[in-house]
Amino acid sequence: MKTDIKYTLYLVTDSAMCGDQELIDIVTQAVLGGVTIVQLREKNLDNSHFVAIAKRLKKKLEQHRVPLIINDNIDVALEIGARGVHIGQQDMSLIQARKILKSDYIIGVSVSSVDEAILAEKHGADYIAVSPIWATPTKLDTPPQVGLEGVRKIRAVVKIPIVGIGNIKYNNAKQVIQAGCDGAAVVSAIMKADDPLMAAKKLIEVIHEEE
Ligand code: TZP
Ligand code: MG
Repeated sequence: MKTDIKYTLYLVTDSAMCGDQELIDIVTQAVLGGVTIVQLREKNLDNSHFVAIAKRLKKKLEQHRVPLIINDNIDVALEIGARGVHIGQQDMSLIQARKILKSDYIIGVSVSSVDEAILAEKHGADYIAVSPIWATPTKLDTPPQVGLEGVRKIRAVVKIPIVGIGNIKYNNAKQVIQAGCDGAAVVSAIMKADDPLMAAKKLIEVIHEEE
């Protein structure tokens, strides 16, 4: 059952941004503020630490019925029973991932062109992340920014849900939705916020604002 997944406000974690707070506390606040799905994205943890934090986070998110997606690590996703994985163009291929993960697992794929989006849908992605919509200091090794025009072009050719990622803040999140995204994915707008609950709440408010 995947129809329960809401991509509206998609939090991607980064423990380097947590300062003196615990990642799990920031994520919990963000969920209370309205985050609908969480991706654990940890680039600098060894597997045992990754698994440990993923387990704790999954338990916490279950209490709030918010799905947990694991970035780029199928083994961890399987071990902890996450809802799915997110893979980039440089990671394990989608075809390979789908062979390992049964169809009830969510697989998300980062795309930065119309061709990548079409292929991802064809090969069984559940959603795509258009990445990056705008250049961002959070991730420097990205393809050139896709922009809102790029989102519109991708929206025109795929049916699966689309989230946008890359320098999305409360003042531009609405444009991302208006261009055709089902949701906005953010890292720093929430992870770096003084008040992650309020940051999430504000993002949800602008996303849902009447046009
Ligand atoms: N993939 C493409 S851009 C990005 C990722 C993980 C980082 C987005 O971070 P921020 O802080 O929301 O701009
Ligand atoms: Mg990756």
